[in-house]
Amino acid sequence: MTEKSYLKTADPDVYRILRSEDKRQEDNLIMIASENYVSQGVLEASSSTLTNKYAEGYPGKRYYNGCLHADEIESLAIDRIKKLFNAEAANVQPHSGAQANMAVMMSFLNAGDTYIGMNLSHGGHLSHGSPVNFSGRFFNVVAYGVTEDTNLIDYDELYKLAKEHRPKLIIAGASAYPRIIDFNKFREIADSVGAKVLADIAHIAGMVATGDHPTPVGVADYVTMTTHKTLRGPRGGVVLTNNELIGDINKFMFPGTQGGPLMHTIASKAVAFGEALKPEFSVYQKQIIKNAAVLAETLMSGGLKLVSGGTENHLILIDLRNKGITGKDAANRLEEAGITCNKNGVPFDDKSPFVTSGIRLGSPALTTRGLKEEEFRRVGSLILEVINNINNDDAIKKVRAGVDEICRSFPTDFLRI
Ligand code: DSN
Repeated sequence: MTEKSYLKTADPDVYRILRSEDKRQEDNLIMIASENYVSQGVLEASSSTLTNKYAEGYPGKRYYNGCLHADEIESLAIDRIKKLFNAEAANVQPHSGAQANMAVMMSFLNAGDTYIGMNLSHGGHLSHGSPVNFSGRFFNVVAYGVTEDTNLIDYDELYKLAKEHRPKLIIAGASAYPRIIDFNKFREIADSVGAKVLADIAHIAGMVATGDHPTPVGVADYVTMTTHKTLRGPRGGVVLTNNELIGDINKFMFPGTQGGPLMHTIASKAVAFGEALKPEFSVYQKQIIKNAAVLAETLMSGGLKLVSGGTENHLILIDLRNKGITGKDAANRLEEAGITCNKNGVPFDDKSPFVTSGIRLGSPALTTRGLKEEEFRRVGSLILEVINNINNDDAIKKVRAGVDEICRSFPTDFLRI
């Protein structure tokens, strides 16, 4: 947002709320693993006049006139993401990751068909077959999970489930899994029963793009992602696939599941993909991983238990059961101290999703802000202070002062356009 604001006089109510949100993002340590700070370029394209344009269809084949520049921007976004992931074909129209997954499912599953996805309570995602989501309502979903002792994906269980249920599709991917995912293993298991593989890399897209996590492109039949997490673009989704399957994906994205694409968001995606193709983005992804590792070490040496005993990516899942604290209380007290994260179920949790026994922390947003290992050690100590003094208001106030100091040293000026 710019200081030369139109809204300031035209709509002071909205202006005030937007400025308050700027301030919230500036004055707190944002540690929600799926959030990030986008660049000025991404923000500028998001607020462009392409928001005015209807462009149902695809470049060169639209239902409306006046799509010359919509075609140009969508083609550019497609070219860039194909280059970024070395993919044969891409659809950049999904409004979200869930929409991307929906288009894949709609493109070759029928109601009642069987597929296998990761258990939401073991780190999977809502759109991978949860009964409260479309993905669980219309299909016969079988869930795999992690083992109780290692908290790593139980590939043996997945193999057995595949043999028993003969799914048409197996989904690899998670929203709270701190370890490397073995996409080749998923391919092997799927091939043994003739299933297709969907790899949902929403969380790890940035590090897949830079080779800091093994890629599923060329291994899975479909790769879906969101563009706003480690990829650091606007809110939205993408499907990558091969030349053989892209026709059906395109058809089931539009008109199958969506109407007009959000062209301003597609422009913004093009900007983000361009940024991700630059060498600095690779440095950024490596720093995300280093920072998460240092945070994990700090928390574990302070006596906290991490799901799977650490992290290999951008996120950490703390199991608070040995502390006798709920995820809800921990996340709320951390927020009071200026550290924003989310309560999160841990594998084999006995508490409801509104309470949970854990919290999830991520390093992408603070890494964008410029924090490195030394600062992440400090952040880890502040988190330990809160967890170890959960009922002590003075301790929370002291942590808040420490957070203020860090926030002042790492301003978010780059947010403004
Ligand atoms: N929601 C994503 C996350 O926070 O991981 C889920 O949709």
